[in-house]
Amino acid sequence: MRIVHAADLHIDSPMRGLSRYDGAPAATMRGATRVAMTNLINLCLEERADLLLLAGDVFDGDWKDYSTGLFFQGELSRLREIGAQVVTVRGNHDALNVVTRGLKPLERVRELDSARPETVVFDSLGVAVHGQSFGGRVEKGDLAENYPPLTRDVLNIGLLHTSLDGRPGHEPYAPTTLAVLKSKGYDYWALGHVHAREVISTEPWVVFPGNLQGRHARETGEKGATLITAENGRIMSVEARVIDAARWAHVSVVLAEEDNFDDALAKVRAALEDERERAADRTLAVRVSISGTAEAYADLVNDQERAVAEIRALGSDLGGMWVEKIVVSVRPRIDLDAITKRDDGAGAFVRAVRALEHATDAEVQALTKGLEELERKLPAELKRDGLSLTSPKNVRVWLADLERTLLPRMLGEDR
Ligand SMILES: [Mn+2]
Repeated sequence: MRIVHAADLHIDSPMRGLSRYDGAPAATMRGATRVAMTNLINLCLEERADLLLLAGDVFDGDWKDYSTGLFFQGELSRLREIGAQVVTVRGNHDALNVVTRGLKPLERVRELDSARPETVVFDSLGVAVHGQSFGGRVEKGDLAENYPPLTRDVLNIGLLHTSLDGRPGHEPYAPTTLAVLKSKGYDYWALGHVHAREVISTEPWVVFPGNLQGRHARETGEKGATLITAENGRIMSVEARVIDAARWAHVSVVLAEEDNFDDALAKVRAALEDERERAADRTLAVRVSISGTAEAYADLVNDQERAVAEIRALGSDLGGMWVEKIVVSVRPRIDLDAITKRDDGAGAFVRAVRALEHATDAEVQALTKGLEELERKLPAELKRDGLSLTSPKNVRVWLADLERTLLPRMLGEDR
């Protein structure tokens, strides 16, 4: 028997943080969550799966219109050919009171109740699936604790959308512990909610498959589903299957001192080529970071518009690549120690920045006096991304930036 376990499909999720430009593969990136769903059904067909488990957040939120639901059901319908069963639970993103539209479930598709945990037994397969859906977005209670006792003489699977005992970057929903999961005596816990793949335990199996498709720059690398093989009520193998349609990646390039602008572009190209190869024929959204102390400083920093266009052109040339963001933190080749001894404005500036490196957080924060008012007026989405104008940590980064960008101008080295 073969079971496919997936979670966090986030179908029709908008791809966040992609600034548009000519040549960027907008359509394929936008459609990636749907293509990943199609790939999931293809995997079920190829493996002749008996059962597909979806552990919540199938949808990113309320449907804009019925096309999202029609697409989902259209894909599930393809399983008719192999007679596969489907069991789903809802997560925080597609909780009952979040998704207001709905379509009647297809035959062979069971969505588990949100009012209480329930069990579906497939006698012909020898499998029992226990689970409970999220009724609302915020589920603070331990749902697993109340899951039913195991069903004798079959393979027992718990289907659950949970943050477990807490995972960075994930809201603490339906929290529980490995001990509670183990206490149920099930063979496999099919979890969802955490977007990075993680095998929590192998006895019993407790698995976060990760999301099916990366959706923004913090969801990098391979994404996919988990394939479970079982015989006579025992799990024989559990393997990750990579089926994402588009890939997010970060590349870091460190320049050497003598590297000029052309050298920098050559190094970026080599790094992008590596990433292109790793992603096979998938569309890629790549964040490029360039650092080091280098000759290329002036061209990279003073003509940023050209640098960005050149790097985007490299991405286009390699095919299906969206250069999502370019982060340049290159330092100029300047003898700072010599400058601190100078009597002019540049010397005073460097001495002031240096002095602040050793300042306490309170001293650094004192520099931001008067910015609180501005901070209050910031749009909510900027604040959510952690932009604080008064945080000492941010101010330290900005001061370093200031030295890097301002000093060459003060020294007349900008071209
Ligand atoms: Mn979730």
